[in-house]
Amino acid sequence: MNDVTLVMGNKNYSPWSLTAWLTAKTAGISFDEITIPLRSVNTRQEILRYWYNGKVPILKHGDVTVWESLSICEYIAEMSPNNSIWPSNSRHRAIARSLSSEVHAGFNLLRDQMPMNIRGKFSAELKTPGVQEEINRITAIWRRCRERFGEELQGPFLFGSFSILDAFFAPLVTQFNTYSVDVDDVENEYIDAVLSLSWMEVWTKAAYDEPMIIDELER
Ligand SMILES: N[C@@H](CCC(=O)N[C@@H](CS)C(=O)NCC(=O)O)C(=O)O
Repeated sequence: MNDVTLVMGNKNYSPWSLTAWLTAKTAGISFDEITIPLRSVNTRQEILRYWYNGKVPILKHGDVTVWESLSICEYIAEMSPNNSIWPSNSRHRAIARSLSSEVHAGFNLLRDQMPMNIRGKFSAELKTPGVQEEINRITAIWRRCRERFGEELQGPFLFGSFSILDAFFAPLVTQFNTYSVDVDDVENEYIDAVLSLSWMEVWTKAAYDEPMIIDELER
């Protein structure tokens, strides 16, 4: 048994759980997992057993409880041995933090109309102008980071090596994949880099193996 526990939702459907889990795994933290099936009659009551906010992920570390995925990732960054899951350069770190906050707070139309469903394969026909604007902002961030930092810092991720920013984009990457969002080569290379991360493959396999199905998220 570990002294860290991550309380999460279904691997197929829970974007914020993926972000926290991927950050913890990449940081080399050992932790136990508790999965609470989302959108069931008992979901809220089950989550409230761990914290009063009624949302997952929740991280428990001894007598410390951390909630909200961005705070959880920051906490993990402090726990990790060499704190290498933010870019090492402070200027880069400031940009990566700003972008992570933007992702954490935003893209709500896309989240609503193209919800995470790793096993699913749907068309992006639900796109409204607002969703397209969010897609454009996401791809602009990916392109700009890859052009400015990717090559200079070496590595296939937004700041070269994997960072918390990539963990925030990981669910959106799966959503682009599920809904076959049309993107150019630079963005496709980034999508491939995220999806072929070994921890991402572990999560994806678990999402496929998971028996729970949320009908309202299946089109
Ligand atoms: N802002 C929160 C959002 C967490 C959130 O919305 N989690 C969803 C699952 S991905 C949830 O717990 N939903 C509760 C429910 O479906 O009842 C964070 O970043 O952690």
